[in-house]
Amino acid sequence: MAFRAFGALILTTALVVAAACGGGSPAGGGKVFFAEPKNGATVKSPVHIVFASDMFTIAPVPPGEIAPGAVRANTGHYHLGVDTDCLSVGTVIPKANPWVHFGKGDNTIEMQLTPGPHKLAVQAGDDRHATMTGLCEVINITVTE
Ligand SMILES: [Cu+2]
Repeated sequence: MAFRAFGALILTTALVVAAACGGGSPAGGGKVFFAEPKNGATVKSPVHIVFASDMFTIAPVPPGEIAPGAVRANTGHYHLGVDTDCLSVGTVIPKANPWVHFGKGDNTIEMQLTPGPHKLAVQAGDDRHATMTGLCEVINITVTE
């Protein structure tokens, strides 16, 4: 994967922020990231967004209330944050703007965005929508229309 200098700077910043929020290596060594669009891309609205994961299991949220002890290890679902940063580790991701939950285990959306620069965050949440160490990525894109 080739990043432009600007993109690499942003990525480095995101990693520093992630480390400052939780530190350590991911419990499962996994990661989540944007398959599309690429960091630094110029795109049209609606923006075709695709998430991907590595060494982390994406699965629908089980129905009903999930007890803390019933949360599946190294398993969860995607969340998209628009114009926001990664949440710190252990935070329950709000079911409100700027976050969208993908609780069915889905990995794509056509997102309406206003023209101009936008920051997108993909962050995994567990069965209780809580964030985990290392499972977040931020990219910057520009929407032309
Ligand atoms: Cu969620």
